[in-house]
Amino acid sequence: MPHFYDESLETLPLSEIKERQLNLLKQQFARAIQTPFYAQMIRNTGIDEIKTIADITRLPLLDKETLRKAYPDGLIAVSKEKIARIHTSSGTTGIPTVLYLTQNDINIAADTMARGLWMIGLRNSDTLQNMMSYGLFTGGLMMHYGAEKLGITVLPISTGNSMRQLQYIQDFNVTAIHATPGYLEHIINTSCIDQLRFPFLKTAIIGAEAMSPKMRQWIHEKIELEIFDCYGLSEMNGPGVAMECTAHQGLHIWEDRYLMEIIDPKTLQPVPEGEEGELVLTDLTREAMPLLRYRTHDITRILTHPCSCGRTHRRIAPIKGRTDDMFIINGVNIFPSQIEEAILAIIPPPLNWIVYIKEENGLKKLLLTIEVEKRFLSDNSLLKSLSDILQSFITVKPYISFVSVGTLPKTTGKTKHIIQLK
Ligand code: DLL
Repeated sequence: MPHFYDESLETLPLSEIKERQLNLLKQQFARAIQTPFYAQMIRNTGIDEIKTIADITRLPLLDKETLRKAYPDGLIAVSKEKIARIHTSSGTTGIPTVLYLTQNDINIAADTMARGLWMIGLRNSDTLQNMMSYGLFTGGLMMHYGAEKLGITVLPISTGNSMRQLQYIQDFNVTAIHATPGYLEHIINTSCIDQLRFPFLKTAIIGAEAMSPKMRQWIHEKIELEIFDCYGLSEMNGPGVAMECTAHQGLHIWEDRYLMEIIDPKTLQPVPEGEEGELVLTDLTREAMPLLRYRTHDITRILTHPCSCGRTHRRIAPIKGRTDDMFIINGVNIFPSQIEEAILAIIPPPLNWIVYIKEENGLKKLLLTIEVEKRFLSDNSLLKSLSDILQSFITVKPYISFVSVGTLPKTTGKTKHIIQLK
């Protein structure tokens, strides 16, 4: 069985990848300047040509705010008849960000997803239970199209109904599942079984939110399967932008489809290769809605050593967190993932927690609420150990309260851990 989906492309020397990227970038820039948004940008900045990849840094950085300003159609580069699909993603404000795709864009996104699924060993003999929500969210449909492209049997079950999810894995001899880590944790927890045994299930594709190493290990202990981290975002066509291979040493970004930059989120300048910063992506092929230099707000770094799988497309480290989820208390930058790591150091999964941030007289307080088993509800020594460990992880002591399991809201989509109180 071939190891690669497209060997010559996946093993292209970096210099040739760069050459391709430049050609695609020129093409993409020409496409972009057809849109009202970029036409205006040219008027403002005077940049009307791309000659080298480095020229991209002369273009402005875009983010969700830019997309909202261009809402609903300021970034469309094709005529209305060519638009085949619209996805939206809702954010914290009322205006959603919109993704427009032509049929060709959908085919390319499906092909990119298929490449990732092939890389992790899925073939047409597999059955994938897709537990991501279908509809405007890209996690359901985009994975679905990629899997179908490989001839994989897809069960488009979406989220919800945990007992049926478990039943179907059993009844349909499901070999692979696609879920958020939070939802998979919820399903495992619902089953109330110490170790779930599904003889056919071998693969879990986990994405759409961060998963701590401890949580990953816990999932693996509960259901013995191989876990693959899958990264993406609506603005870049959804899942499959980058994916872990069987070497499990970071996630390959498909560099013939996406151009990546890592910048310092404060200075907005590139960081030296290998250093941590914010991932900025350019879609190199999309016709309907070209996006150049889109700020993902995700923190990662490029892994510089070659991958043992033989693919030359560079890898990024698992996403550490989002710059906009990061909050600052007493001058200390804190990511939700650090809090989760600290809690998991002494409280075993499954875990449900929320930090409420309250501002009083100009001072911010952290109120951490964690669901624990009944026997720990008034365990003061556990509370004290947790407080100490949090102090060492994040240098701040939050006010901690333990509540019974089931008290905090649990979503089937992305988990919201940080809530700012007014
Ligand atoms: O979450 C697309 C997706 C669906 C990716 C299914 C993977 C699997 P959005 O709703 O636009 O799109 O959210 C994108 O989610 O910027 C990250 O902050 C976060 N995210 C996505 N994948 C991962 C991951 C989809 N593997 C935002 N690890 C991104 C950590 C992730 N965070």
